[in-house]
This record gives sequence, structure tokens and C-alpha cells, in this order.
Amino acid sequence: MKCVMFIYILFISLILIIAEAEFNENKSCSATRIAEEECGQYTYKAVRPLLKYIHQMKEEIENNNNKVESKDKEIKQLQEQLSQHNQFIIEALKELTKNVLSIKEEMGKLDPNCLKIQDHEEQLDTQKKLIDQKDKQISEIKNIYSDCTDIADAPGIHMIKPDHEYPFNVLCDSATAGPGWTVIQQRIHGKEDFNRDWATYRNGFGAFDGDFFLGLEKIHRLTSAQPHELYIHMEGFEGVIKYYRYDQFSIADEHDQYRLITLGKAAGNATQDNFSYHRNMKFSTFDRDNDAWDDGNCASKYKYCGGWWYNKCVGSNLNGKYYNFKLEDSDGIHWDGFFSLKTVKMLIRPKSY
Ligand SMILES: [Ca+2]
Repeated sequence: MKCVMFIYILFISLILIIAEAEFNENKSCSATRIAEEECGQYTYKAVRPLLKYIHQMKEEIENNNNKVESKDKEIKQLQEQLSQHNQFIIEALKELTKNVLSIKEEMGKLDPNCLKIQDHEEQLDTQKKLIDQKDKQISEIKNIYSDCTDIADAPGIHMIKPDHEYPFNVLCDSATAGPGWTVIQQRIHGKEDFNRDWATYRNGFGAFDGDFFLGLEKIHRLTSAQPHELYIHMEGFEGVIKYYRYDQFSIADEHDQYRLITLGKAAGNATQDNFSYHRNMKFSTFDRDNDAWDDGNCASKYKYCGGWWYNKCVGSNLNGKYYNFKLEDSDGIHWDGFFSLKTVKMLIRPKSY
């Protein structure tokens, strides 16, 4: 743009020079001093705008140089500031890295505590499950029955609470001898060993879907809570079924060695009453001899096997050894001449039913 302006001004100046020359065509520029001065005046007049313009350009260049110098200074300052910032960022990164390493180290130290928290969580979970289980038991106890007569129309396994002590499960039977009976002993397949010690007979053993003995303590609690009758169901391998029934059955507590206190009146279709021989006898196991036989322990495996209310020693032994066939051996399950029984069940039911 400046170049165009320069050419334009130069062009105008030339026109003016030519015009002035034409206007003074009769005058000579080279003849006299005056004419030279006049000629000089003409030249100055023509060049003056150009010189003025050149002067302006010089001023502008100088100004621009000053501006460039100023910008250089500004850039230098900014570069210094940038350098300072970079240094600051480097220092900050160093500090951050240091902090991250420190946190990582602390986290490493926290690991055992994390494990402890996990342990506590697992413990809480277990306790929660236990509480749920107890809640369920409490709920069952609130609707609990005192014996099987309350649920005679729904035989099977039920929790009952015959007294003020803890409740327990029993097998209710309404098929063997009428409704409402509680099974206290059952031999149906011989898979359960009945040659057990005192504590096992006291607490009970076996499973309700097989062979089991309810337990002397539970039988004592049931029969002392209210008068009970006893029904003994027996079945031989030939298919013969026999029974004996006693109208008053109760046993003492452990302090009295679970003595067979009473049996009441007996009735049945077996050969004879072979349980009354054991009336008033204390219970005996191989590790506790409470029998009336002075020469040894009737519950010994060399004698009759199994815990029972042995006298001197047996009239019957329903807890004897189970044989899978008919065997006339006195250590087997037997009721006098009815030997090696296939199935035995001892059932009790409140007399008031
Ligand atoms: Ca003895």
C-alpha cells in the first residue's frame, strides 16, 4: 500500500514538474544563477512531498522499532514467567509424587485393619443368621404344642414343649395304635447301634426316619408332666405282629437313674407280660451297672447289649442287638419267646386323651 502511495506521489510530482516546465517554456534553467535558484525551487517543490513522506516513514520505522523492542521485552518477561511456572509445576509434581507414595505406604499398613473389618463383617453376618434362626424358634415356641395329641391329625416330626423347660422335636404316630402317640423308641432297619453309653441314652440318639431312642431325660419329662400310657408294637420276620399295652408309664429322673417307676395295668396279645419284670428297675448301660444282678453288668456286650431297665437280667430287651433274620439268641431284640424282632416301636400318649 505504501509502495502504491509512493508511486502515486512520484507520478503527481512528475506531472507538476512537466506542467511547470511547459508553463515557463521560454525560460532556460541552465542559463543563469537565478534560473538555477528558480530551478532549485521548482525541484524542492516537486520533491518535498516525497521527502516528507520519507521522513514520516522513517519516524514510523523508528516507532515500529521501538514497538518491536517493547514486544521483545514483553516476550522475555513472559518467557521468564513461563519458566517460573514450569519450575513451579515441576516442584508441585515432585510433591504430589511424594504424597502418592506416602499414601500408598499408609494403605499398605492399613491392610491388616481391612482384614479385621472383613472378619467383623463375617461375624456380624453369622450372628444375623443366628438371630433369624432364634426368631424362627421363638415363633415356633409361641405356637408350640405340649404333646402329639394336639396334632393327632398331622403325624410326623413336631416340636413339643411338655413342661417349662426347653422344647424338643418328637415323632408323632397316629397309624400304629390310633391317634396322638409319641414314639420314644423305634427299630426298623438295624442301622443304628443301640450298644451306647449312659450319656448317649440320656440325651437320645438316632434319626426319626430310622432307628432311634428319644432319650431318657425327655421320656422322664414327658411322663412326669402328665400320666402316660405305653404301647409296645412288635413285628417278627414271619410277619407276625404283637403288642403289649400298659396304662401307667413313668420313669424317674437321672438322680434316680431313670428308674422305671410304674407300668400300671398290662394288656396285649403277646405270649405274656415280659416288661413288668423290669418294673422299679433303674436303667443300666455298659458303663453304668444299676441292675439287680450281683455277678456283673447285664448291659455288657458279653451279656445282652444295649441299655435297658435290667433286673437279673431280662424278661424282655427291646434295645438288644438287631439281627436281620430270626435268631433265637438272648442278646437280640426279644420279648420272651418272640425272638430277634424285625420291627419294634415304643409309643406313649397322655392318659387324658
Ligand atoms: Ca450288676
